Amino acid sequence: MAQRPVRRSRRVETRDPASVGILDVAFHRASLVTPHGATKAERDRLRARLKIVRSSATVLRHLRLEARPFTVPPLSDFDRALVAARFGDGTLERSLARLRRAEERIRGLAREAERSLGRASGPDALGDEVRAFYGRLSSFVREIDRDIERLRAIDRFLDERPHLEPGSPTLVVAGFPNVGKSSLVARLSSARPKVADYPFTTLSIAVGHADLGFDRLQVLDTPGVLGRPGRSNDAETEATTAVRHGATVVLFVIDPTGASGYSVPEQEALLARWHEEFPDLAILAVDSKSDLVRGPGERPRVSAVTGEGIDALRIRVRDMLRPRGELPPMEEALEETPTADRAAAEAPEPEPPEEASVPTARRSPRRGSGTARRSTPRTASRSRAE
Ligand SMILES: Nc1nc2c(ncn2[C@@H]2O[C@H](COP(=O)(O)OP(=O)(O)OP(=O)(O)O)[C@@H](O)[C@H]2O)c(=O)[nH]1
Ligand SMILES: [Mg+2]
Repeated sequence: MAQRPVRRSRRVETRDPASVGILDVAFHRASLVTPHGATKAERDRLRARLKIVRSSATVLRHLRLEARPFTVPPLSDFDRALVAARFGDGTLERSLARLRRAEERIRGLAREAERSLGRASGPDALGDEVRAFYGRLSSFVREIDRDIERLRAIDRFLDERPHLEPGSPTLVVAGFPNVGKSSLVARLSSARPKVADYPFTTLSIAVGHADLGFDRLQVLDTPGVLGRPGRSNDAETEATTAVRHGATVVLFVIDPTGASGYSVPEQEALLARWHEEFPDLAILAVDSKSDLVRGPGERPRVSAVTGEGIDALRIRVRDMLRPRGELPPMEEALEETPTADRAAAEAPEPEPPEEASVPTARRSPRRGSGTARRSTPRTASRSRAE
């Protein structure tokens, strides 16, 4: 997973409204100007000009920093979909547009103030011009306070979500809560999500990787979905967004045992709805917790506890990905590249997945670059600028 650009740690973060922090820094920097000139009058004029130039340049730089996470590089379609689902359609774009407009207005304001300085004479008049400029600059920045706060909230939200490499196939593991999705993700991939016997253990998407003998398969764990149209909580919305916008193949996990607390018909109703809503989506439905069930089932069966059905599941997933073109038959790939996962799946009585948080990763600073797991949340590296 790719790490976040470090440049962003210089952003101003305070408990006050965003504008207060940014303006504090700008005015402080402007107060440090040291004008040179033969006469006091020359120095006074230059000081006033430098204050305008430096304060506006500092504000503009900080506004660019606020927008940068979404523009350099541009957000992936999947990240955009996640943001739209959580914050509302067009929210991000509107806030970015307001920031851009504010930048233009500030540039114009600074040009105008410099012109006015040319007409002012004497230290008092120069001081008045600078104060008037500071007042207008402050109000321009205060006007976009809410947009800056929103961009920061969106940035924090995305920072806690995994980055999906757009070019790599993605298996999205989805279904009702408590049906064994995270346990399967742990079986299938490098992820070690939290597993527990209650619904909504998983509250946001997380990614692991699996080696199926071709380019890495991204395996996405998702929160459970209860399938109540119009009444989804944030976690459910996020899962549905991942299904809709992130999946190459969806692994729909059905718990036939009743242990999850949800009936098979209600789980199947959600599956049927997704088939209807997303007719082009490849969905593979499996029955989980096969170690608790006797007799034949309607769907392929898997157990994250014993490993039953896991190899067969890998083969099916791989076959569903084969239309992508470059994949050799699964059996060959497994012969060529026996993985640690496979060895674990064949072990007689493996340990259940650890109760550790799912590794998360950050959006790539450069699309298509290599990936590396993020070791610390980016928010931890934020510091007050200057
Ligand atoms: N016997 C048995 N129990 C399982 C199996 N897979 C999961 N479980 C148990 O089912 C419960 C839920 O497992 P999770 O993997 O957390 O389920 P989930 O679908 O991710 O749950 P949410 O994140 O809450 O939606 C846990 O108590 C697991 O130990 C299995 O194959 N066999
Ligand atoms: Mg889970």
